[in-house]
Amino acid sequence: MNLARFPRHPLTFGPTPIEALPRLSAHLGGKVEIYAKREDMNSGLAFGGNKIRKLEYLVPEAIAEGCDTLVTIGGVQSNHTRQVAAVAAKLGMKCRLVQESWVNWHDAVYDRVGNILMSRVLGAQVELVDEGFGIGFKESWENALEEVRKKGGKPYAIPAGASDHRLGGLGFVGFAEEVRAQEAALGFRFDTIIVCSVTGSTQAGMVVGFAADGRADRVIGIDGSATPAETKAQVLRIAERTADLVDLGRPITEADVILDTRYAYPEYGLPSAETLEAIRLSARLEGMMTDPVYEGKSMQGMIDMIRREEIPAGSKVLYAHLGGVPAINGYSYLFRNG
Ligand code: 5PA
Repeated sequence: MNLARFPRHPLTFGPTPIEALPRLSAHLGGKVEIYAKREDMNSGLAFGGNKIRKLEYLVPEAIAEGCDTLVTIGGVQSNHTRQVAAVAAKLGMKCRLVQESWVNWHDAVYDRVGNILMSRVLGAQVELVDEGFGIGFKESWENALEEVRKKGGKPYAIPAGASDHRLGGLGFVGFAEEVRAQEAALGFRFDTIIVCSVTGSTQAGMVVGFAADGRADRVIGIDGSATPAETKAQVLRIAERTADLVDLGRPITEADVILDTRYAYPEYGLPSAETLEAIRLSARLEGMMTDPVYEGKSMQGMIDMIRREEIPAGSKVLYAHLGGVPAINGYSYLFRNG
């Protein structure tokens, strides 16, 4: 496998910490040891998160092509668009964001706080578009690219979640390599890796990265999209392409992609009662915040699988904390009593 031959523009602090979660582990019976890899604190760029690691591999191309504007898309409280806005600021580029109505949630200040607030402060041009959820290429995004071109700018096109892009899977191949180095220092290996999946390149990169040591199917994707057929197909497609790109040495197949579809209910962006319980539990036992859209659902899934003993006693589990906490500000009504 050869990741090192791809140029990487450093945007992160370096390897992210792996933190033991002993109180949560004990609360769930103490038979499984839970650790978190803190991608949520990977960078000083506007709170960081999983997109920063992906963007390290896209930015060299944007610079080499002489682009002056990063153009991307997400929901109103997209973490991805906020991270692209911060990266653009850091590079001295402009940023154009399409924010669609992906989530049926109507807190009074939903479009004023959290991620979108930061994107505006970071200087991005924010356009609200009344279109529903979808992880494919959107017309609104194509239009934004065209508008930048018409005004004489040179856009760099970043799809939703920086996922369906030739280089989108590389960052999380690097995550797996980083975990292997940390495991060597810790003196043990993780049996299960938990990751929230929506646009797919986070899991896809991990699948390729962990395929190198036989753990592709120990990466348990927790669907957060509630459109799991699309998400699973996209994870597989990105993983196949990424495996080729880094010369994994074997093709990725459907058996390598595990996507658990049990926790995305009631729909994308809306937490269930069980999601809220998981958010409160990890906050109160470990002081670790998660959000109602993504990480709260993967936390819920991990807790449920441990309670059901689907993750066997003696396992060491790595929960990939991918960020996303700023969006919780858009859900203040749900947490008015804690
Ligand atoms: C997101 C994505 P992938 O999209 O790579 O599958 O990652 C899912 C995910 N956790 C998990 C957090 C905190 C995330 O932000 N967020 C998107 C966004 O627009 O923010 C791409 C959907």
